[in-house]
Amino acid sequence: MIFKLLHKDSTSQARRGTVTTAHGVIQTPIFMPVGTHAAMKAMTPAQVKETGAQIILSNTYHLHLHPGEALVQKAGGLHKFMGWDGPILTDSGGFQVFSLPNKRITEEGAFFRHEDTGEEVFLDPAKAIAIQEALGADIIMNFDECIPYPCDKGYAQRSTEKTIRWAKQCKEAHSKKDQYLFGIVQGSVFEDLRKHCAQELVKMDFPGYAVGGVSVGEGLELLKQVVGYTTPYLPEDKPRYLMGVGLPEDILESVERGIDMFDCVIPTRYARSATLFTNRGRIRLTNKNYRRDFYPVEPNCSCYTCRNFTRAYLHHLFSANEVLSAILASIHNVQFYLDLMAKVRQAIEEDRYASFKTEFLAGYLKQ
Ligand code: PRF
Ligand code: ZN
Repeated sequence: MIFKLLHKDSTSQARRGTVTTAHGVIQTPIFMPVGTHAAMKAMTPAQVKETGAQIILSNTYHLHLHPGEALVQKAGGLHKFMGWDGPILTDSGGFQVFSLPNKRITEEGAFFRHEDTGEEVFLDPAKAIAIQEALGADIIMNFDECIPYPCDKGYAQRSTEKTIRWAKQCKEAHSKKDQYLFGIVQGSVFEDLRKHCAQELVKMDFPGYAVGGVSVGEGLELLKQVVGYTTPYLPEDKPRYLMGVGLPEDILESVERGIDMFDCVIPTRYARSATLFTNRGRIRLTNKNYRRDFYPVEPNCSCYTCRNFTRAYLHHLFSANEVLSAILASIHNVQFYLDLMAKVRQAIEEDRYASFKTEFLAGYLKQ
């Protein structure tokens, strides 16, 4: 049994559970930091672990191009290659390919150009699964089409039907028993398409389901709607993963609607451009106000950065363009996200998720 539902919050649809993988148990709801190229940017695996990260994400598309799945397999698999012994999830490459400028999508799959050699590369459901099996992550993803926003309904409908056909092909191609293959629900912002896609995937009986195609420019109100009319069609006893989401407010709203897993580059990407998360909102450490600010980034934070350094020091590191600025800022932001998820889990256990969300957002969005 992959998912254990431990408790349902009585004030919302939030769920507290566990996901059990070949490399360990994940407490949900959880945030998964992103290490696209089999590396978290500016953080060692030991530093990632110290923030409380339970599972990290990596990418089929990038690893297929560099260094290639054959090499990773030869190195003993992704866990061994990158020095992370906890659970790993790989995305299928669908999303990354579809955001490329010169791609061609057919019924069979997606053609695109190799970023360095210019050679034509082809990815389809069977190949995306074969690559992910060779990489050896604990959770792997269907090859889908992430529909851009906005999108007319005709295109959304044809694309969603193709994602459903591809889901079947992925399921048939997948054979490794120690990896869980998740289905991905598409359907853009259309309620009937989301429902139809969810129902068709559920018939195929995946061990977990993702909601894809959100956080593509539609805004928080539509994101809430899409999640709200997708989760009711997903089985209660399987994990639900909202792909590529997001900001703290997006995550809290989606947990309230029954999502268990999240991933996003935001904490690490923002950290490298001096934007840090605090309980009172985001701060820009390059701002001159921090030049003589001898408090930690977040006084209540237990991360390595906040225990040892001041805002003034980080301001200095960013001004001097020191590599350490990215490291220390990333540690804090990743810890902030994981601490937020720990508070989310506790609030659910204590049946006070709705008031927790309201109180957190009141402080966080006040600025
Ligand atoms: N599909 C896949 N990966 C994704 C997405 C998707 O729709 C998104 C959408 N936000 C992020 N990552 N395969
Ligand atoms: Zn901190």
